[in-house]
Amino acid sequence: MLQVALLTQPDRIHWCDGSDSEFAALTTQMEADGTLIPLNPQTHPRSWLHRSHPDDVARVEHLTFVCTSERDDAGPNNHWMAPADGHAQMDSLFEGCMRGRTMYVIPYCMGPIGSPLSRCGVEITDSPYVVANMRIMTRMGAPALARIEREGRFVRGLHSTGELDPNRRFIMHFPEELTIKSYGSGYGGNALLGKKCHALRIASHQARGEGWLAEHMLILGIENPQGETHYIAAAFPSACGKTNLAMLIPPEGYRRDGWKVTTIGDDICWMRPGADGRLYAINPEAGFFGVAPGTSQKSNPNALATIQHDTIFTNVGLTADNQPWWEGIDNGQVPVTDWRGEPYDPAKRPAAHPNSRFTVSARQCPSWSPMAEDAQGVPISAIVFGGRRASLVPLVFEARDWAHGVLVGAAMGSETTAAATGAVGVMRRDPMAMKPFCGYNFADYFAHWLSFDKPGAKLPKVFHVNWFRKGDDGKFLWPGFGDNLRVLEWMIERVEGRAGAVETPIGNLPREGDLHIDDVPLSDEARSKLFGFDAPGWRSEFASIGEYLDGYGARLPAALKAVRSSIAAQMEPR
Ligand code: O2Y
Ligand code: MN
Repeated sequence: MLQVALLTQPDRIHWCDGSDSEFAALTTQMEADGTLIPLNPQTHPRSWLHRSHPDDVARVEHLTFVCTSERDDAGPNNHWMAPADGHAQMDSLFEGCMRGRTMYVIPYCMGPIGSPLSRCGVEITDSPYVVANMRIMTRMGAPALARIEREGRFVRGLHSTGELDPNRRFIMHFPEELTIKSYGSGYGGNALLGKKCHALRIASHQARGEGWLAEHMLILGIENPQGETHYIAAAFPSACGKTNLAMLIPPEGYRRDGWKVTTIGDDICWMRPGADGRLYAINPEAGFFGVAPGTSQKSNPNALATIQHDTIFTNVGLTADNQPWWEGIDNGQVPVTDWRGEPYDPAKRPAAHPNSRFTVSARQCPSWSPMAEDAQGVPISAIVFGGRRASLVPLVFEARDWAHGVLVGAAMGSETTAAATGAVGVMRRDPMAMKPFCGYNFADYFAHWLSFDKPGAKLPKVFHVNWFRKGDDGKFLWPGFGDNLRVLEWMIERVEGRAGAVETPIGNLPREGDLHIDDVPLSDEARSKLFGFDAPGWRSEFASIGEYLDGYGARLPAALKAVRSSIAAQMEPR
């Protein structure tokens, strides 16, 4: 800490205790200097709008580095720099960068304070906005500090907003030293270091060494009418509806029958084998940093209820009476000011930035499960992988076994979204939705996943879903949202050995009668595309998967190659 202060030269140092009074003082100060704009206190008590710099609105994958001693340990999936060069580059940026500013020291815990699965960190930052967000997103303050003092081992994060110059912006990870350095961005995953930097990039590396998994997955609980609960972890690439699925409200008939869905987490999942061989999961986060656009009473009533108070909005529009507004909110109101603070002009830009966000405590969510605080975590019955695929990929299929499931995850592809800078709508491979977040070589990561299949293991079943299949008219074929429970129900029945399926080379597909979809209006085209297996299309998909995996060279596990080749061979015309 002293070294950091000597390097960065802050005017003041503040140790964060995570108290209400500290939060109140920080928000008052940020209101005074314009960092936070208070929202309408009648409609959105204790809530604020923050406008980030217009060039600082998303994660920056091209400026994100993993600095391992050996380049190959970071792998072709990461930008790499030698640790000494990375430190030198970052430290030259940090030199004197906090002059005139306060340096905040944030002790935090990712996961319930008393859980053996949790891990701690300390973020040093010059951004009070980051402190306020970290307080919502992590267990921050005195209890975390006590655990850090007890354990002695923690992730070190150093962040400065710097001058917000995109040419002087880097997010660097030193997994071998459990260290993160981030400069030049004040936004989301670039700056709230507990989230993507710690809980995914550093944690994935740490997890490999310690025999667990740090994944980009939501966790939800499904309680059936008999009162039994199954927990499901699901990986989708950024902005593909993880928050919506995590907070799903069952269709009316299901609610009437007694089905309930509860939320453990919407973005990150840490899992490890328990004494009984099952995988147990915690959500390392305490809050949601959710995408605002598209959130509505129809798409996600739980999220909308969650963000009615005590919420920080970033880069949304405003109505005339200071209520937050975004495209798709669909509440009959109109924006007058856009996310840049200019009069709203739809010809110029949307009212809310497509990657605008809300930061809110998970406990405010009506579907929040107290099991999110369980120190042992929740046992996972099924792992779901999914992507945004307009064509080819059916609604759902089940992997035959764990190794096949690992291939299904490794082969995941999806169309890109606004969550990161760069082109939107381009199909890219995003294994396990971890492309931007895996802190080491994907080939080793796949091997780590495969290693969980050992004697005594009772691993979850693995599935793949595609809620985004389109018809010839370009419209989505599956209604999604609450109706996704129908698909999750089939998964649970498969886990319990109660539901039917048809075997195909890509895995087991439900026949129409295996899902409860009688009351879902689906056209003939929808039925054939959602439940069909297109052999020629999958032949070329498997060729493309093979080319992609070959990019990982000799480190790619032979077992993964073998599963791919055997499926590809099954699809060859006889
Ligand atoms: O981290 C950001 O700056 C935006 S992207 C994001 C935010 C919350 C949860 N997930 C993501 C993501 O990109 O996966
Ligand atoms: Mn995410």
